[in-house]
Order: sequence, then structure tokens, then C-alpha cells
Amino acid sequence: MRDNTVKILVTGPFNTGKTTLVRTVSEGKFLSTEVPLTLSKEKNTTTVAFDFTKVRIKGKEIFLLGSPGQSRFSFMLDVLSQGVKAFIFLIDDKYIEDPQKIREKLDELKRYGKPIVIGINMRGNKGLKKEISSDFIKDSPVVIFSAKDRFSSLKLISYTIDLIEKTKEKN
Ligand SMILES: Nc1nc2c(ncn2[C@@H]2O[C@H](COP(=O)(O)OP(=O)(O)O)[C@@H](O)[C@H]2O)c(=O)[nH]1
Ligand SMILES: [Mg+2]
Repeated sequence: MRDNTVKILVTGPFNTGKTTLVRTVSEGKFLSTEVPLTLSKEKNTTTVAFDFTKVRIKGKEIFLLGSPGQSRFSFMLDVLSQGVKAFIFLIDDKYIEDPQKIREKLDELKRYGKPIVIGINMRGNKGLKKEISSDFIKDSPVVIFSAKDRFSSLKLISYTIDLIEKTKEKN
């Protein structure tokens, strides 16, 4: 990859807004691999391979990928993590996923040894369940945002780019 390209992987449990985040920052030019989902009350589609877009932020070309959320596709994480500079790990604002499972996924991600930013997708809600931040804030920086809002989604990515730069300086 060229010097000013930065690959970032958006990952996290099912139904946390990963595909929405990639779509929102893309301004329409994006690739997705969503297929119809019949067994879920919450969602009609699910990502089976990845979401992808390219976007310019802070003079850098960001390759933004979204992973599938369902555990049966977790083998994709290794494939998609090749060459990533950082991860954005999304958590649902309603905290429907079992915290223990979220933690397992997060621990799995830490094994790659790259910076992780936790994004809590508020989906337009104002109140944040207190336990979310207290459960996870000590692990990695937490950014509260909304995946449908372009401005807040770009802020989350900018934050991640800054963290990559800071981590580089330390090494
Ligand atoms: N209102 C609102 N809905 C959202 C937001 N982000 C995601 N959603 C909805 O949440 C659901 C799951 O989003 P999706 O991106 O498919 O989640 P993924 O499984 O993590 O890729 C979809 O119905 C989205 O429309 C948001 O910021 N605001
Ligand atoms: Mg998806």
C-alpha cells in the first residue's frame, strides 16, 4: 500500500451499525455483501464478507472495511485484518448483546496488537446505559457517535487516525 493509504477495519457484534457506518462515510460509492436474513426480528440483511469504501480524511486515503458480525463468519476477521492500522469496534447503544460475548470479541481483537477505538453507536438515542462505558472504557478509548450521521462518523474515523499517529510516535 502507498504511504498515505490507511486501512481501518470496522468490526464488532451483529447489528451494531458497521455496514451503516461504512455506507454513511462513503457518500454512496461503496461495496457491500449483504444478503437477506430471515431469522432476525431486528434486521432484514446481514453482511457475509465485508463492506468497503475509500474516503479522503486529513490528507490520507482511508480504506474503510466493515466485517460481518455473526460468529459463523468470524474466520473473516483474519482475512480482513491483513495490513490494518487500527480497528474500530462498535457496540450497540441498547447493549443487547451479552457483555461477556462483547468482551470475548474485544479480547480476540487485541491479539492483533493494533490500536482499537470503541465506537458506541447511539442511533439517535440520547441516554447511554451507564454500564456500557464503565464496562469498556478502561480497555480502549471510547467515542460516542451515530452511524447515520456523517459528521459524527467522520469524527470517529479522524479520532482513529490520530490514535494511529500517536501510537507510531511512541514506537
Ligand atoms: N436511527 C439509526 N439507525 C441506525 C444507526 N446505525 C445503524 N442503524 C440501524 O441499525 C441496524 C443495523 O445496522 P447495520 O449497519 O446493518 O449493522 P451491522 O450488522 O453492524 O452491519 C440497521 O437497521 C440500521 O439502519 C443510526 O445511527 N441511527
Ligand atoms: Mg453489516
